[in-house]
Amino acid sequence: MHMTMRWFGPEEDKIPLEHIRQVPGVEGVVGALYDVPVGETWPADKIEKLIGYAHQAGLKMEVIESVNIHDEIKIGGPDRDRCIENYKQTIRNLARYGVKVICYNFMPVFDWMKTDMNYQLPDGSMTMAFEKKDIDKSLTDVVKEVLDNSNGFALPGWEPERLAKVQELFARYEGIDDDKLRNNLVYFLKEIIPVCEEVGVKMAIHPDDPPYSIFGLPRVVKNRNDLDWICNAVNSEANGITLCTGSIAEDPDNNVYEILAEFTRRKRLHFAHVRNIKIIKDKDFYECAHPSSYGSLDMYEVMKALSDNGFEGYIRPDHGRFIWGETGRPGYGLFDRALGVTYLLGLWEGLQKQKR
Ligand SMILES: [Mn+2]
Repeated sequence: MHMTMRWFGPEEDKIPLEHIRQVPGVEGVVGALYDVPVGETWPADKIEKLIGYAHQAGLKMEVIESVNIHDEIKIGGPDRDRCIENYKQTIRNLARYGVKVICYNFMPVFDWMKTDMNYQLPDGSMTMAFEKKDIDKSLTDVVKEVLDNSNGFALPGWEPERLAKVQELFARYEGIDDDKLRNNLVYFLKEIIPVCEEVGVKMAIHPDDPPYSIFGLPRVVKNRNDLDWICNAVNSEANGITLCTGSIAEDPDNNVYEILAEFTRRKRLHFAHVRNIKIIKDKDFYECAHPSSYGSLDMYEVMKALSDNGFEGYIRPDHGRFIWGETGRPGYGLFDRALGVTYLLGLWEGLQKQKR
């Protein structure tokens, strides 16, 4: 198991790598390039520079999150093959600099969805929340809520230039149902997985957030059966999963622990996002502190499912709250994520010692 934290690069992240390095147990950072338009190839020189920052700070960068998938690929549009060729070259370029895992998602239009970016908890900390009633508002209102409350930081997957055309994008998804989206995912995987096998990179699809349809958009990474179907569609270890405990648990019908255990056992779980959420009612929730007693997930069982089944991949705390006066990109403050790392490593140490 390799503990990591996400880092948005020298321009996009106000947290210096030197601070991340001081979090006990963190071996590396999970990074990405944010100045290459989606669909284009990530240039080798930019990759080298990005990974060089991590190395200079004594950290690894073996996981990329994310190399986003162009809507042309998801829709199966006329420009899809060009975008896929660019994606293949990006995989090759990343492999050259030691990248082992690429996280991505296949969600139409939105990479993730929250309805409240500044949800205050009783202890005064700030977090993100999702309430179904707020998603029934107009599309423009929901998009505005997220963009207006990002504290001036660009949000991955919520590039304003892309979302300015949100209505246009929605129109392009008309007629794309779950089956069509699924076919387009398989088309993409059949193209890229051989390249991954050749250069030693593993793809890791992130579950849909939330794991059910919103605004009538198709959804194909919602539960155990979807993940099973994806793994079987292209039967290769390079075709794997990022299991995000928070996202998958947003549907209370999903058994997070069983899913973690099964796909770890099947050697398809390459990357784990570990966070806790507190279900308020039905499918409404907020992102809480990591410890089990604060949320609806049993974090001991989460780590146990990984440990018992021989997890050897990368892990990171996912979102954190804002505490101790910290502000910044929602979900990605230093303090609460660092507490998350320490807590998860504590659980892990206990589990390893019990095994002896
Ligand atoms: Mn996640």
